[in-house]
Amino acid sequence: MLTRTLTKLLDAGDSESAEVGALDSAFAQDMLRALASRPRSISPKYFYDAQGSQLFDRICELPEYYPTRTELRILTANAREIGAHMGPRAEIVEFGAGSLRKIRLLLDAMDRPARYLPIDISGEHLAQSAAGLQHDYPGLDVQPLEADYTQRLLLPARLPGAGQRVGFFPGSTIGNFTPQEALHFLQIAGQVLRGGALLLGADLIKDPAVLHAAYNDSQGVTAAFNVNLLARANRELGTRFMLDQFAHSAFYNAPQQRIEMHLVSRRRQQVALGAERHEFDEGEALHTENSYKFTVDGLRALAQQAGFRPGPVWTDEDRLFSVHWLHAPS
Ligand code: AVI
Repeated sequence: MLTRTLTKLLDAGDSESAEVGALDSAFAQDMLRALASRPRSISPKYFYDAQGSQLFDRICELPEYYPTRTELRILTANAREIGAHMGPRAEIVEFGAGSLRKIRLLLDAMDRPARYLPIDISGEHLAQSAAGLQHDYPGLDVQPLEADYTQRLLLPARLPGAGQRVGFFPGSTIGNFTPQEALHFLQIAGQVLRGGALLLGADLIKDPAVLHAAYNDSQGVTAAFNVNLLARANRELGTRFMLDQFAHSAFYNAPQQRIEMHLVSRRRQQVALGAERHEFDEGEALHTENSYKFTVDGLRALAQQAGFRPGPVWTDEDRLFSVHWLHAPS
């Protein structure tokens, strides 16, 4: 049943004709490293090719996946207050190509926003969302920046007469970093937002059954999103992973306060990447994602460690998700 659902959702990418892609790409190098290491693990950033991004958009609409709609609800309910914190003529720096719905909500609540600077590693996705926004907000200075926001960033100087610079990092993407990476990201954000603030979305610790359902949806979309990593490797690297021979596994690791996603080999099998052959034993897994969950206080403490001064926090009435206003170092 699951296999049939996956087949419908994925371009299998495992055809005999798959061409061996560039083995010097970052994806190839990281896949080689992942296959050679024990336990095997690879960064979740490789989920987001065109197919993976489409599947993620579908995840955001799933009944079980509460974060997107809950964060939107929190932003909608508190837009005025958030707009007041931003102040007049603010510049927004969004980390990630941006969900147009969320940024529009903020822009509509702001007093004459001066500039919108979305930063993303994928120039194509970025250009598309920036162009859409520029069309609808002709008076706004929209300046997309193709860059890796987990590395040191150089942003254009503030516009003359602009207000404070406010970072926007929604969706609890911070949860996909390791704790050290999250701290490092916040330190970088603190530098580029000096004297301004960061508006940050963070998913909260809750009943493990709710978390489990959010990452094991009944339509199999999250499973397809997970398996697409292998389909992408087949398409781009010619690996010929047998997609139906890997099972989606997602569970809440309570001591680590994170959802873990893995792809578990259903049988003993071999995978080829370039000249190398790698064996998967039955039950052996490739760890594909961590999604950390936070307490409100834990998130504030982490931000403080990076030099931010925690401000107001907005949550929904079930305390599923949180949105934090964090004052950047001056
Ligand atoms: C993008 N990120 C915050 C999502 C999450 O919940 O960790 C990615 C995701 N993985 C499975 N479902 C959604």
